[in-house]
Amino acid sequence: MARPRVLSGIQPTADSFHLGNYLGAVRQWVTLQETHDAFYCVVDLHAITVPTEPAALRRRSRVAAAQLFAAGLDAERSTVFVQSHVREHTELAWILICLTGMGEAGRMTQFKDKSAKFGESAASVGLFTYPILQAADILLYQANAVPVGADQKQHLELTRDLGQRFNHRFGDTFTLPEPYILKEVEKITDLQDPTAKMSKSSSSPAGILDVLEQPGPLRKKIMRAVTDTGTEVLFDEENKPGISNLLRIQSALTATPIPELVARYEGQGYGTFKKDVAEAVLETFAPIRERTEKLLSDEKELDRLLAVGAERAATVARQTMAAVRDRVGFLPTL
Ligand code: AQP
Repeated sequence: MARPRVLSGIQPTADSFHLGNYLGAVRQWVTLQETHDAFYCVVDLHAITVPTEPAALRRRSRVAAAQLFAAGLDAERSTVFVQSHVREHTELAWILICLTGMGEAGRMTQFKDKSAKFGESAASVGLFTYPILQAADILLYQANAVPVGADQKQHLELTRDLGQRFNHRFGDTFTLPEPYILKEVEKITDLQDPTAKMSKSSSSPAGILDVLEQPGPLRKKIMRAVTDTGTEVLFDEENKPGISNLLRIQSALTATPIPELVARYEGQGYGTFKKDVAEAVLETFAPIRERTEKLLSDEKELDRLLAVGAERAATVARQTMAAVRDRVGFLPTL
């Protein structure tokens, strides 16, 4: 029997992924390649929804791909590719844009958050239509599941709505995907503002833990993470958001249930606990950083792996688009 299919993407919007990207998404991608037909893409078309330097985009796209392989994706078992290499993404996005209501698109909260930085009228139309391109990314591959963090829930609902609308209007074409979100790691928060999500674009340098960062700064940031005036290591999201975030991180990285951690650090204060969190983070990041550096030292090979991924992805995408074009009523090209 065919394996269920999984698809997800990550933006090349920084010179490194952060701990939230890793725990909320990439780690699950690695696990799911064992049981699913896995498609993972570096979504460079999404990255240009905000102003981007060409040289930086090129560099960050390779760094993103290298990190995915370094984190454990295997080019044989997973189809790893760059979104812009498969032209069908933009083609399907246009068709879905024509099925989306203005009000519906306007309700996407991520646009409101991200455009707040430029002012809504200065934000690009691309940023506004971003969730529809994301719907195209997913529907194109007939994905059954989409492993993401909590911030993507609303976009997945839109994806399902658009898939369903197309199926209803033009005939059954798309698989409707389910979100795959692990509650324990769905939102890793900023170390300096522990109620906000850790984010490439909006966290301050002190609030974000980058996978490719050196051990010294990483350790310092964790030791300086905002906590509270208490001394007890307890999981209490409302009153102790900083400590709760660190507990979530420590639990996920060491596969130890939170109650066990709370019992372990009883009476020990925050210092000892933070030191251990730092060790767990460093131990996880060091091998990924080393493998990433190695992969980046051979760009030709990295580009070759991505070309193989793009060809495999395009085979599926072309098949879906052939059906879509016909159902919409576009004439065949002879
Ligand atoms: N803090 C987080 N906790 C858990 N999961 C997270 N993800 C992002 N931040 C957290 C998940 O990582 C995947 C890839 O994210 P993305 O690069 O596509 O963009 P994003 O969600 O918008 O993340 P950032 O860091 O905030 O990037 P920028 O600043 O470029 O927009 C997604 O599955 C996401 O849920």
